Amino acid sequence: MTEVPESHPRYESLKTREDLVEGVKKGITSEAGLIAHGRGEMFDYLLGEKTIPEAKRAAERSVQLMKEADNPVISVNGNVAALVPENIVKLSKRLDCKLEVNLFHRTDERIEKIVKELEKHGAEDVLGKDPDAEIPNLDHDRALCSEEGIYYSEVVLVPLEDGDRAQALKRMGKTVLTIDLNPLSRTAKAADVTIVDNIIRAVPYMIECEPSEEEFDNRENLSSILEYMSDRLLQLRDEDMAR
Ligand code: PTJ
Repeated sequence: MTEVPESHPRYESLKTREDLVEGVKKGITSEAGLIAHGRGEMFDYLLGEKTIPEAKRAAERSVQLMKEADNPVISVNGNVAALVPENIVKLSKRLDCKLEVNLFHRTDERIEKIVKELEKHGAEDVLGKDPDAEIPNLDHDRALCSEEGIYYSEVVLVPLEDGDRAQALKRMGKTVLTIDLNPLSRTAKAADVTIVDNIIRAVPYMIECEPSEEEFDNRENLSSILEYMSDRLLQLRDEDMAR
């Protein structure tokens, strides 16, 4: 693993990349996870690599919806397990909700390793190893899930999710919450609440924020984020022209 010096101006970002590369080496993260992260980084740049008020509002609303639910579940994939293993366990404890390992590029070996990684950080009863249900209208492996977890959950947090599965979960009538840096992704659009933020900032914020009972309109929030991103692009252009 490359040692990134803390003095490096891009320390956080480089360290995050190293965590993912390490995740791939450990067999936790898929190689495609690296590409997914690169795409996310581009959108994070447009956010100024910070948690904007729209993301905070979405996070606060998500926490409330999970607290209100009888069987809330957090879905964990290879990127989540490499980037925020400790905090995702803390969040599940704060919200008293189950963790289920649910993979797009599914292998039993990777599921096993991710479950172990979560247990190393204090998780108990992680679901996902013995799927006994399927999400309807998805082709085989991606559809596998656990009956007592995702299948019967009414509220499910699916960070960094594939658009197809997010839409399939919506069709099952679930309240779908996501963390996705891309406000234009199919997942971002399909979800009831989209937290447009880097998962490394969003999850710690969800652990400590006050839940919100206010009405939340996801389309409006996404539209406001796109406006923020385009304003920032213009601002960056002006700064560059003034140099
Ligand atoms: O571990 P697996 O097999 O379940 O695979 C996981 C990945 C992420 C590879 C798989 O679900 C996938 O291919 O996802 P997509 O379709 O690339 O979508 C991932 C979304 O997450 C994209 O919209 C990215 O912009 C976004 N994203 C990437 N990194 C981050 C992120 N969002 C928040 N925080 C990040 N660090």
